Amino acid sequence: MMTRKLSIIGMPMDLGQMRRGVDMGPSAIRYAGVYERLKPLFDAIEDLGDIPIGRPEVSVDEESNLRNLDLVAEKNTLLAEKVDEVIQSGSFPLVLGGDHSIAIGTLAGVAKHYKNLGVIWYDAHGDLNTSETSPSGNIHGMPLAVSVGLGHELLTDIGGYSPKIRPEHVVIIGARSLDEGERILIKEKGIKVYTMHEIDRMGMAKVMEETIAYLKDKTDGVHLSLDLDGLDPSECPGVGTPVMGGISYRESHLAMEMLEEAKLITSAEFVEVNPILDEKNKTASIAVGLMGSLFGEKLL
Ligand code: 4U7
Ligand code: MN
Ligand code: MN
Ligand code: MN
Repeated sequence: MMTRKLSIIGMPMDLGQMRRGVDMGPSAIRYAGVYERLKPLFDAIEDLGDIPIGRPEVSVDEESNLRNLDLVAEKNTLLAEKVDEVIQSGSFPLVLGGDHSIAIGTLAGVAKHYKNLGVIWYDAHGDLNTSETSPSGNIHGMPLAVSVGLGHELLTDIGGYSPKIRPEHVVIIGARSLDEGERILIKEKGIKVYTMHEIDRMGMAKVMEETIAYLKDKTDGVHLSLDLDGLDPSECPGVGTPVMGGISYRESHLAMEMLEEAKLITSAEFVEVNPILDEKNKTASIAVGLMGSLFGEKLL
């Protein structure tokens, strides 16, 4: 039997958007008991601590209109290196965010280990903006576009290669807020999207069956990028960009259990937990509960 190892990496970065506090996400998730909860599910587990972000001065790049472009690129390069190391050591990387711009670094570190990496993007948003289409200039609305090779070079070229993934290997689940440029891109690139409409119509079980079938044969690894705002804000209030009408806690548990059964996921990140906006660390606790299911916790 292969030994199963897990490495937790904290990425306390809030530079990809404007609401402070998401930099405390990794702490909140640790206080919610991530290590203790996942320890029994692995042969070995380590918490590698946080990628050093410091307290840099924030600014908008005048040419590109991207908020904190240089800093986001620099810090994500550090994350990519750490994730790369973890995979090289034979361990499963679990990244705790941080705003969703950190997916740029995670994927830069992961994708070099796979010929055809799949990605499940569990999110209320598409995160498919570029500096041309972004209504906000916030890089946390761009990481999926960056990873398919679209956006500022400083971001797409992290790790020294681009693109990281192919659009036909992406499945977005939970979308209910898409900008005009994102809609165009989804159609143009043929990205598979299960919006809330499909989740309501088909049920989460069918959505996950289809997602797993879609990715299974054409990928050699699948990264789960889970933005807690994919869930409904009544259950996950601790997020910076909440959108009503989201996925329930129960549906999300089922989704994680089905991914576990399928043995599909090879790396993961849980992002956008903002304890300042949360109620009694509820959102971080839900994140930890979902990780439990994803990694094989069983009731009986
Ligand atoms: B998140 C937005 F305009 N699309 O680009 C944007 F609605 O990582 C929101 O999914 C992005 O939380 C949300 O700023 C990014 C906006
Ligand atoms: Mn997101
Ligand atoms: Mn989102
Ligand atoms: Mn958000």
